[in-house]
Amino acid sequence: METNEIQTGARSFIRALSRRGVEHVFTNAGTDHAPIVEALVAMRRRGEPTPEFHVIPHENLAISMAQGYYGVSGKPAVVLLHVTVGTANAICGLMNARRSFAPVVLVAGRTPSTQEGHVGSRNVPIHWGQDSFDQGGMVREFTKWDNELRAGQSVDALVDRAIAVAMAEPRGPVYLTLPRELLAEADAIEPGPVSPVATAPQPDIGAIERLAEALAAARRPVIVTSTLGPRGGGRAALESIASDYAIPVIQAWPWCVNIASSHPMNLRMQGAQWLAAADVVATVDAAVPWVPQFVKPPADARIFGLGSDPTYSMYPFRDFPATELVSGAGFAALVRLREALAEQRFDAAALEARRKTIAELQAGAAAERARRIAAAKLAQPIDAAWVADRLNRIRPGNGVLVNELCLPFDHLNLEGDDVYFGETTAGGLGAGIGFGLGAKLADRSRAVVSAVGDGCFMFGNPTPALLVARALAIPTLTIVSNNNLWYAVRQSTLALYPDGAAAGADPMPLTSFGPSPRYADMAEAAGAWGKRIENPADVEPALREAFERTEAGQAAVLEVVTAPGTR
Ligand SMILES: Cc1ncc(C[n+]2csc(CCOP(=O)(O)OP(=O)(O)O)c2C)c(N)n1
Ligand SMILES: [Mg+2]
Repeated sequence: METNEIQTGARSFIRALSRRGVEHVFTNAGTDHAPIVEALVAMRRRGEPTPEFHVIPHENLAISMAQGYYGVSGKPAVVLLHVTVGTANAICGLMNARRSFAPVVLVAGRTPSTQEGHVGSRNVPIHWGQDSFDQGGMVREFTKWDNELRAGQSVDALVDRAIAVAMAEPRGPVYLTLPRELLAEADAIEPGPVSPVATAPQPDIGAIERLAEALAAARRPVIVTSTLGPRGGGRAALESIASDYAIPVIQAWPWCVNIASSHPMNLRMQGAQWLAAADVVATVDAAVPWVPQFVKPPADARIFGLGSDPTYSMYPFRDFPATELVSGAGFAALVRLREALAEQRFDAAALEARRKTIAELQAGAAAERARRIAAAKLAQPIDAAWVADRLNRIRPGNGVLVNELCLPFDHLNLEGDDVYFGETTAGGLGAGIGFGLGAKLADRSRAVVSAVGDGCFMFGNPTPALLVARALAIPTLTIVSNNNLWYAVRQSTLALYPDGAAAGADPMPLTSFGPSPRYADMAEAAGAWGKRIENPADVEPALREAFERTEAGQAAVLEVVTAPGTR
């Protein structure tokens, strides 16, 4: 019989993805995928729907793109990897996905287990060497769930379960392995029902009422968040609570846009002073709400920890005090809190006084920013704050901005429907360019900027990324902050040993690169537009030119020679 005619496990797998609305599969293929390649062509010949399987020539890029795609589309993202080795290359991105609650569905082949007797049996030496005792064990610490397809099981049901688990709160990555023999074998099992996305867990209303009471009686309340974002109306609820009751918001290492930059209660990242004297603190979706050795709320502050898992059980050690821990999705908690606050009585005069105090704090912070920008205008090497400032002026609205060790967050304007990707607490560098490309694939109408450090650029698989940008027609602008250094490593050494031996060493070991390549020229070699600038006066015209190129369909790389420590 023609393979066209056989319903193989591979065909059932592809059909299962299609039936669940999966549009894109970020693929880095291997010998384990032969039945999938065969099935794809057979299905297309027969006119059966299939997702688009994209060739992504590095797994780290593939998983980062998947996460970027989810960040904009809200849909589960599927990554197809080659057995153990392909999985190994994706683990850094998997750690990011886990810590930032991205429902990435990783699927890897499983090297054949039989030497003979099946279409899929071992036929090259790697099929022995790529076997492992526990393939899922490679990723188990950073997934919510992992499993392997067994003979006689429904592929459809397993894919359904993988997606359902990934999308349930708190969301996170899952790992599914598919043995080659089973992909190649006939699969007569009829596909089953498609599971809905599980509803978000709701918080205990009594606890939310106690928080509302505490906020109504507070003198210096504050809300701290990192990963809330707009999903489920969370950001909208936060913005209205903050406005209506003059409650300032601190974004601790923000991962997404939790509150508009221009919101009068957005303390940006300057909230330390407020937090240190707060009397009621609500942390919402904030794994690391502050770093205790630098700042913490007073010992007698009432602290409410809110989130799907307010204990953050995936973190081995974490010791933040709490008066109450309230389980329930952060967005659901804030929607309920808004309702509960409406039932409270606030002292109008006290609210006005607080509003005024915060406005003064904000004015001081704005003046500080303006002073820096005035100096940055002429500074050479270029101050990254100047790049942020010009980007704010030029960047089209409702865009996507990825910031991986490049731009100072406090200087960014994130408004409206802007999507922001910050750093995850996993800190797996090299995701920024991929986040941007995946975001662009999810919504080509958005202008996408990936702003990355030079170290991050190299971690981010720039060659595959530029290839993919062209091949998939997803032109993004990558800004490379070239300080020819791992500044972060230098800074951490100085923080521990300000007067130590290393402080005086030039170059400081393990921090500087030596002669850096011309990143812009590398981009040109890959068919992208590239430009390198050293003069602050060139930032704005170069950004304009770069956006013209991306709008015309060409990827752009703008290399900016920056002063260390200005991000
Ligand atoms: C995958 C990975 N490898 C190494 C590190 C350690 N690390 C943290 S910051 C940093 C330097 C990043 O350099 P760059 O992007 O140039 O930013 P800069 O610090 O110069 O501003 C390194 C190597 C990491 N976080 N992730
Ligand atoms: Mg650097």
